[in-house]
Amino acid sequence: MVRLWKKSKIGSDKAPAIEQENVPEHVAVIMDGNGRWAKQRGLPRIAGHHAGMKAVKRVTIAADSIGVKALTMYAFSTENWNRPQEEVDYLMKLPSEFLAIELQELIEKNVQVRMTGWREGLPGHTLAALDQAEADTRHNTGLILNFALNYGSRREILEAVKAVAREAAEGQLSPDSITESHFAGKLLTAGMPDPDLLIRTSGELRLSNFMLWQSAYTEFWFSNRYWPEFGDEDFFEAIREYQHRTRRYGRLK
Ligand code: V0D
Repeated sequence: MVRLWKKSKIGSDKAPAIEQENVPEHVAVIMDGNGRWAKQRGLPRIAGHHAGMKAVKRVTIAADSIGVKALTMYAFSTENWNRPQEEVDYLMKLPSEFLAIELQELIEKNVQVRMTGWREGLPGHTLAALDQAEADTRHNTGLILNFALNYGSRREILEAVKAVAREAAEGQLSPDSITESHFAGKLLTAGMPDPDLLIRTSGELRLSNFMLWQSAYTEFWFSNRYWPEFGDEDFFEAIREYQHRTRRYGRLK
C-alpha cells in the first residue's frame, strides 16, 4: 500500500514521491549554518537562529508526513556554552518561543516532544517550557520530536562508563558479562532506536560530538544548504538517497 502525500500548510502541494518502503525510522539532524545564513544577509547571528526554527517546523511536518518514527534535532551542544553570553541567552529562549507558536499543532498532529541532554545548566524557564511540552504530548503516539539540547556524546559515553563501573565495583556485574545493550542502556538515548539517517547542513562533514556510539551504522547525508534554507524537498532528497543506498532487492533484513 502506497500512502499518498498529505497536504500541509507548509511545503509544496506536489507529490514528493517518497516510496513508503524502507523509510528510516529515526532521522537525526545537525542543524548547521544559522550564523552563516545571517551573516550572508548582514543580519545578527540570532536572526539566523530564529529563521532556523522555521526549518525545524518544515522538517518536522515533512518527517511526519512520510511516517518517520523519530526525528532528533541537535539544537544545543555542551560546547555551545562557549558562545557569547548574549547569544546563549537568546538560544535558551527559543524552546519556549517555538512551543508557544507550534505546540498546539504538534499536539493535533499526535507528535511526542522529548529532550535528550543534561538538565543541569539549563535556565529554569527553558526547562519549564520543555517539561510542559513533554507533559502535554506524553500520551501522543505519533512522531517523536526529540531535541538534543545540552548534549555531547563523549560526556554521555563517559557517564555510561562510570555507571557500569560502579555496578561492577559494587559486585552487581562481572566485567566479562557487560554487553552492548547493557552499556547502551546507560546512555542518554536509552530506549531510543539508533539513528538510521543523519543529515548535516551547511557543508560541514563532521560528527562534532553527536551520537558517537549510536551512529555506528548510520547512513550520513550532507547538504551544502544553510539550515534556515533547508526545505522539505531537501529532506525528501535525503530520504530518497537513503532508500536507494539501503534498498535490499528482495533480500531478507
Ligand atoms: C537554534 C536551529 C527549536 C538550531 C533551530 C536551546 C539553533 C533554532 C528549539 C526547541 C534552536 C528546543 C526544544 C523544544 C522546542 C524547540 C530550539 C535551541 C535552538 C536551543 F522543546 N529551535 N531551537 N532550541 N534553534
